[in-house]
Amino acid sequence: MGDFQNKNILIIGLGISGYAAAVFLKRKGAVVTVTDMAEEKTLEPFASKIREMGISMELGGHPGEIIENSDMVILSPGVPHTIEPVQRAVAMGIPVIGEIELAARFIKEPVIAVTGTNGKTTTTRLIGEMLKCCGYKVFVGGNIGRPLIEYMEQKEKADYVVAEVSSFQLDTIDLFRPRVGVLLNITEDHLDRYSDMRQYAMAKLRLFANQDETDFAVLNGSDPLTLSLSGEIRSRKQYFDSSGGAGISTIINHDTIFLKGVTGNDAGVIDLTRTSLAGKHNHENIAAAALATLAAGGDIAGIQSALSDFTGLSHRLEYVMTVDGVQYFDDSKATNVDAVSRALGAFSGPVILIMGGRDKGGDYRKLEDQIRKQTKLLIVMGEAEEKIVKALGHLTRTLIAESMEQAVIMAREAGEPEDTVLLSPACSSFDMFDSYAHRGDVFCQLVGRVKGN
Ligand code: UMA
Repeated sequence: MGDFQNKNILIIGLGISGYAAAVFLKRKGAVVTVTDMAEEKTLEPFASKIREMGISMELGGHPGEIIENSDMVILSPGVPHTIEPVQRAVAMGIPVIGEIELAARFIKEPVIAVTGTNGKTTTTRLIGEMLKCCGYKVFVGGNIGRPLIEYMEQKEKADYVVAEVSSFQLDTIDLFRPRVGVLLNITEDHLDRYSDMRQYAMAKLRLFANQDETDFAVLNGSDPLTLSLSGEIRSRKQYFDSSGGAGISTIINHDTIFLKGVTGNDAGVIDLTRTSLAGKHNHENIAAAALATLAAGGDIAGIQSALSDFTGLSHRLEYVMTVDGVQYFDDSKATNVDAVSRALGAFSGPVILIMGGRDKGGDYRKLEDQIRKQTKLLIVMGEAEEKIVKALGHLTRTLIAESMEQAVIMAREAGEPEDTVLLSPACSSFDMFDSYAHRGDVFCQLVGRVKGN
């Protein structure tokens, strides 16, 4: 299972996860080949480092025959399973796993894993901080931007490994078994990759596939799709929601979360007035993180202390600055429709909304109500422009921007005191930017520039 000595391993995709897997496997004595459809110059600094390590590379495409002689394929999460070498590997019976599965085969410490359409990063970070405040050593990684396999490279061992896992990563697990699995919510996303919502939801449910009754599942008690599919889960279920109904482990009120607890001896109350994380969705994230922390042996005092110190994340409904009475918020991480709805829900005054990017198959019409009632101007950009305008353009004044710069200028011109300018794209960034973070950084720089004018 974990013996890679002299094994021929093909890694597809030389991004963060492919690079980390290549370094690790080379050290384990594997004969590694890396392939990426991009040209070498766009893959720096990874390509140079891989070359220096004497690992062979096939760049600028994936030759079909590259799969011959491979004992295993490590597939990067962003690479579609429909490409030829993957199809060929599957047909030839060659195992295809992801970097999370690779890490799981080596990590001995208990793993707490978080998935869901929205709130994953906040909840993963929260669990990490809560466990630290409860006196545990933690490693936090996964989809959050730090490959899980990097844990194996560090000398100091953690008590818990906390992992954010995406549905793409769950598609390529086999034995991965978190001690505590957290599923926050399932709403429309990635429908450019999954055939329908059920297929996407089933990918998320894989988080619990290898668990047994000694493990924990932390679930959203008010998410209908989760509830309808959770019958298969064998581990101990802990539900969070606002109702406090039978079997519910937390009751989320306006400014408190009452925890019924996991063991029966750990009931308590979390004071939400001592956190900067606002909004119903954040309170759900906190409740989920608290349940996961309790399941791992943490206590209410540690949970509360972590919460009081926790500040929001970059590009997640992040306040940028106020220019002439208009507040600017960067929510570049909102890459699906539900995330935009949550962001709009955080404001009561008029919003100038900047949307668009690469379409992910979501239904923008779900924002109809909020666009009609709350959005005084909709600025649309990127590849999804036509689809967004068709779905929402008739509901409010709508402008098309050719660039982020133009979008910010349009927002600046339309903004009046008490308005909010919100970048919340509902799309991925890859049509115009390297990542959501890059998109958010550009937005913030441009806002800084208009302030100076
Ligand atoms: N590539 C190919 N062939 C293809 C398609 C892509 O070779 O057919 C290559 C690209 O040219 C590129 C490489 O694959 O060089 C990129 O691989 P990747 O997209 O899997 O990205 P990584 O850099 O390895 O980052 C991945 C996650 N990215 C995705 O799932 C898209 C990161 O999540 C994660 O932090 C990282 O592994 C470490 O675990 C990012 C993300 O956007 C934040 N996640 C999605 C989300 O949160 O919605 C799922």
